[in-house]
Amino acid sequence: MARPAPGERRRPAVRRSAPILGVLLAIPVLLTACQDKPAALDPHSPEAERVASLIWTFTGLLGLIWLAVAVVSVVAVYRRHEGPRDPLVLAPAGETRRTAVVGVLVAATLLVVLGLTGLSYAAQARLFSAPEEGLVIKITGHQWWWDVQYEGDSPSRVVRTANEIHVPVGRPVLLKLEASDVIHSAWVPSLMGKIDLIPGRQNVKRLVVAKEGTYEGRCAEFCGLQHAHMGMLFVAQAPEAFDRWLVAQRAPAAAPDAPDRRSGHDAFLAKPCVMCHAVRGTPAQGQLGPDLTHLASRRTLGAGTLPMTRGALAAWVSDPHGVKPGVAMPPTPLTGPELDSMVAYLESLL
Ligand code: HEC
Ligand SMILES: [Cu+2]
Repeated sequence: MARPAPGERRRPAVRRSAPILGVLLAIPVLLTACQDKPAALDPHSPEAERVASLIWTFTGLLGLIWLAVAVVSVVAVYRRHEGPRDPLVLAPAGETRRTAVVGVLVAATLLVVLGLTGLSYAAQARLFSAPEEGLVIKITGHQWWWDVQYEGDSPSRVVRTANEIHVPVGRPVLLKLEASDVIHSAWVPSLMGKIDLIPGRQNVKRLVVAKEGTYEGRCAEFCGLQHAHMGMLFVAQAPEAFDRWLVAQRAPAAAPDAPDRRSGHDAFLAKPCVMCHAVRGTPAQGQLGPDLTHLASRRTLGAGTLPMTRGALAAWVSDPHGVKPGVAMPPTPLTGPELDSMVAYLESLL
């Protein structure tokens, strides 16, 4: 670099780097302005806590390193060299010092990388350690909904439902995850990290939910057109409330107790609905779609696409593709009264 002629002022490098520094400093300020905590940082199970503490350790340590590098860069930009210096002339003492500093920093980088790798490996090993016994729930991913089965000691005690997964607080739960068509991934940020559902393979995940509440989850692996409408809801209940729920779910569907429900029930059984849907206690035994035995006890429809209301049910049954384009449920032509009574029947499936 040419030495500035006497009287000429050197252009300060600082001015050019100022906008970059401004942006870098703005990032943390903007982040702290976020109102809602991302659910992954609001853990409610030991599994999610482990993931969250890993996130904080990584962010903290790497943030510190980032800060140190930023400070050194700023100092380097502002620092003036003392006296005239020809860059082609090497000062041996300075060179050895610099080599030592660079060497130490390279070693420190290696240590940090190895340390963090070890930490994440240890957390992973604990997350996937041999699962103990617990309540077994089999979840099968389909395009674009979740089939949920509570295993029982006999087939009549198996409970089948969809998209809404009830679990008892404080009791270990064993999730067995499979897929029927393509790869899906279950992610409930407050409860557990992502776990893949793979056709032809069973993945297992242990979970203990620490606090009552509802926790939203979704499919985290792009699986086709309605991937974004493949939500799941975990409902964590006190153990007694959960047991009551399980007993209620085990019961067959209530017989229709009013004329419109009765004609809805008859229409349902006469239409192609029965090829895909099961309503236990009736001849409907289809397996391709969600079990509807206790449909109306669920909070949402179509894997979180709509709330469970009368209007939403009517919209779904009359025009499933209008609600969830591409959905694996064909539209069934129904007359107005047929639709009305069928919705009345579905609504009674509590
Ligand atoms: C070819 C198979 C098929 C037929 C026939 C069919 N469905 Fe479906 N149905 C499905 C599938 C698959 C889903 C899940 C769709 C999704 O959420 O992506 C579904 C979802 C539903 C749901 C929402 C369930 C939930 O828990 O979210 C209702 C209610 C429903 N169907 C009612 C009916 C009725 C009533 C009929 C007859 C008029 C019918 N279905 C005919 C396959 C079918
Ligand atoms: Cu999916």
